[in-house]
Amino acid sequence: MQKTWWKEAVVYQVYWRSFYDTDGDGYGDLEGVIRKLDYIKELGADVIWLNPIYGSPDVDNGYDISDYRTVMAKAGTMETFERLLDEVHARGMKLIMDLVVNHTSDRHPWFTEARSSTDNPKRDYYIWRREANNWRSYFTPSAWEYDEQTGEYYFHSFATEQPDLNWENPRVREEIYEMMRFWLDKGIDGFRMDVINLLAKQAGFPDAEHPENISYLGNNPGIHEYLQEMHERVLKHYDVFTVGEIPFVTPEDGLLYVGEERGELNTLFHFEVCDYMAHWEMDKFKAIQKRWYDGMWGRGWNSQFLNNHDHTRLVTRFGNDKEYRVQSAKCFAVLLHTLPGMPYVYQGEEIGMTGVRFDSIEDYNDIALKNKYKEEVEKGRDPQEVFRSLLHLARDNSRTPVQWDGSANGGFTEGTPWIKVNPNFREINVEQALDDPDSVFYTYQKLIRLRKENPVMIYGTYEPLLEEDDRIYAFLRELDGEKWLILLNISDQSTVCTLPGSIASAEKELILANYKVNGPDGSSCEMKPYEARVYRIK
Ligand code: TEU
Repeated sequence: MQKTWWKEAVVYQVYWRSFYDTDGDGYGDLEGVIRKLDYIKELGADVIWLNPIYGSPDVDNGYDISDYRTVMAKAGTMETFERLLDEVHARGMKLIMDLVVNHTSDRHPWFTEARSSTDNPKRDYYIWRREANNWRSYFTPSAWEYDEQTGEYYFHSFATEQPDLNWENPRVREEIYEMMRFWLDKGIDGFRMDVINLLAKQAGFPDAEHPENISYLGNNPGIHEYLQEMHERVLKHYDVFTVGEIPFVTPEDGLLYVGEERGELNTLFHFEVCDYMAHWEMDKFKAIQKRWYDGMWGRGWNSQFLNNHDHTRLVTRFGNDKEYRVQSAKCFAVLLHTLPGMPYVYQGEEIGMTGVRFDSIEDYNDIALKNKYKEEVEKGRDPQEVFRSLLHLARDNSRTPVQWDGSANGGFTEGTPWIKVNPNFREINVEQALDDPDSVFYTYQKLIRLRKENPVMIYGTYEPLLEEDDRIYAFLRELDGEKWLILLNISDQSTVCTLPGSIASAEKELILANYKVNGPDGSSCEMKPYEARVYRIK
């Protein structure tokens, strides 16, 4: 198995607009990221993933790009970005950017030209048809928007303000490759690739039997050829790493994207991990982890994440953000860092920040939520019932500002924050976490340090135990004779963990725990709510 720098890395995701505001406009900015780099360094993360900073009307918080080669004013200037990159590298860290090339903003000059007339030279930079089919998009009931000016429909996988690029057009691909080189030549260390498996569309856009299941948007014939061409024309010429956001992919097909001999991507995010854990389908969560391990191990590389800017905060979604907030946050931190694959830490996760429940739809910003709310209310459903039904998955839940201290707005801004700060900022903030030796922060810091000191956490094999248990998640990691046992009680109930004979009788050394442990008691031990233990098997 190839050993590489990125396989050994822990990635910290910076949703910069909610990270730290230095100019008082209520938005976080790149200068703010620079000022907090030492905090990220102290945590121990090696790579920063920066959400989109490019020119954008911000309909989808930067995922609707109108100029790929500028920095949007809210974030700062190109000079600030270049200083950020230098400061990241000066600390021995790396920075990857978000590559959003499935679609642009409808305000991108390519699109304004393309929509001006049916014979405009840039018309086929996008996808136009005389008739719409029955597909829906992620954010709207139809994936087609009628354009009065030219009497045709254009295709959009997301909002109407995000027209999909036509990747069948070689001129589009060349434009994107040149743009990628523009950023790579500045010295960035790779890309997180936004819904990169959507680039290829189903030929002919046939109606779907079940249009509500939008998996027809992804993994279509042609996608691997595009990614192999991108690798050949751009990526292989730089020492960078790429992580693809790959919705709808199965573990078996995952290897087609990240197999080391494929010449496509290095690793990927899949969503079942989150979705199964969210539905408390522990058996499915364990099974999908094993399928991904069996599908990948030794041939490709996996990524592990439990929340990001699109998924609500893990301690609220999977843990218990009330009486067991700290313990459940630590329990999931152990899971994230001991599973096979690269751990991604989303800003604020390391201090156990929680999701929010604002009172009104007006308090929410996310276009996905607002469009869904509008769609459902227009069906005649009660607005309050719709609002309540959407809250648990609202992406804003994880987009509230990082809580730095107990001062106004959690120390995030001296202005009016673009989105409300979580009201619990006085109890949950970085200053408090750094002052508390038993805080979630120091569990993350210790886990990250353990990974650096113990290759078994990175390159070790993975063997699940107690697979039928719907509370205890137990597994072994082994490398060159070093064998670790991870025991997690992923529940808010005390639970007896009964270990299989060979493991039970083995001598164990406790490496990390989130409760005081009286040592293993033979074949069984009582695990407290969200108790996590990591043992070295002697
Ligand atoms: O997300 C794509 C995607 O799969 C998400 O829409 C996710 O399924 C959804 O938010 C429910 O969790 C990427 C970006 O991460 C997201 O922020 C953008 O809105 C989207 O693409 C369009 O660029």
